Amino acid sequence: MKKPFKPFFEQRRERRGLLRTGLAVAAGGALAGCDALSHDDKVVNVLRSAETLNDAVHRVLGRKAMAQEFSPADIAPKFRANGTTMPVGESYAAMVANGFADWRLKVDGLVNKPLELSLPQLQALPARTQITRHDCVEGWSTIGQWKGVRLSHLLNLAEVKPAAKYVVFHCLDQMEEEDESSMYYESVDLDDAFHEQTILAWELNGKPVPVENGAPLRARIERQLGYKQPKYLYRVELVSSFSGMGGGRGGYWEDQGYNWYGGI
Ligand SMILES: Nc1nc2c(c(=O)[nH]1)N[C@H]1C(S)=C(S)[C@@H](COP(=O)(O)O)O[C@H]1N2
Ligand SMILES: [Mo]
Repeated sequence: MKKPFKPFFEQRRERRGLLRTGLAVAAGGALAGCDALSHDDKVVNVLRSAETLNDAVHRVLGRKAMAQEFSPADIAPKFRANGTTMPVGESYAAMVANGFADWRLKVDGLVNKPLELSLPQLQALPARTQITRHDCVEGWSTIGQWKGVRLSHLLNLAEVKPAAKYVVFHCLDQMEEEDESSMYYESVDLDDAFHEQTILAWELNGKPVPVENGAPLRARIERQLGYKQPKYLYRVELVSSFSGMGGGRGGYWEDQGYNWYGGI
């Protein structure tokens, strides 16, 4: 990459101004790795109190604000991969082997019209293309071009019921080898779900999303940190609360102590 490395919070300071960033640093900057510190109670508590503040600031400044979009010249030669890079188990390998022909995306839960869509059906819908920067809490960033359907488009087709408050993303990868219940999942509220840049992407840098980056479909929620970008999607569920789901905090990493609101 051309530019010297800067921690993501410094880049953001330049981008959005001091007030917002002072708070974002408190929320994001304290974390050093995707799991290294997540079991440290002190870190987790600092993050939790900063989370409320960061969310409040975003609400005041407007949750509709757009994440920065870049030009083709800014695209990194290789989009770094992190977390799961190949889901374990025969069923995912079989999907890869036949080009995801039998894969389906479900949209269900608190909707009037549940959907079940194949990859070609998704690809026939209106698509958005965006060049954005992915910021992992480990302190690295990568710029890439994503193409996919706006989540709002799918939600409008499915007709979200008034009781729905959150969108939960269910993924095909298991995080702990011995524990079949440790599936990656994530969630956002309806503000982020209906955001203009929130898409379910099947293309990265002009090619099908590689397996290591979440084939066949991964969410891009551009106002949020890396762990809020679920890969290997198969189900989008509308819910009114997270109770009874995983550890009840709305995401795999949230259940380990990360902020639910990973706004940047
Ligand atoms: N299903 C799934 N989604 C995931 C992860 C994962 O392990 N499994 N890791 C998260 C983290 S911490 C990051 S930084 C990004 C990495 O995305 P990339 O592999 O495309 O860089 O995916 C996020 N989404
Ligand atoms: Mo991450």
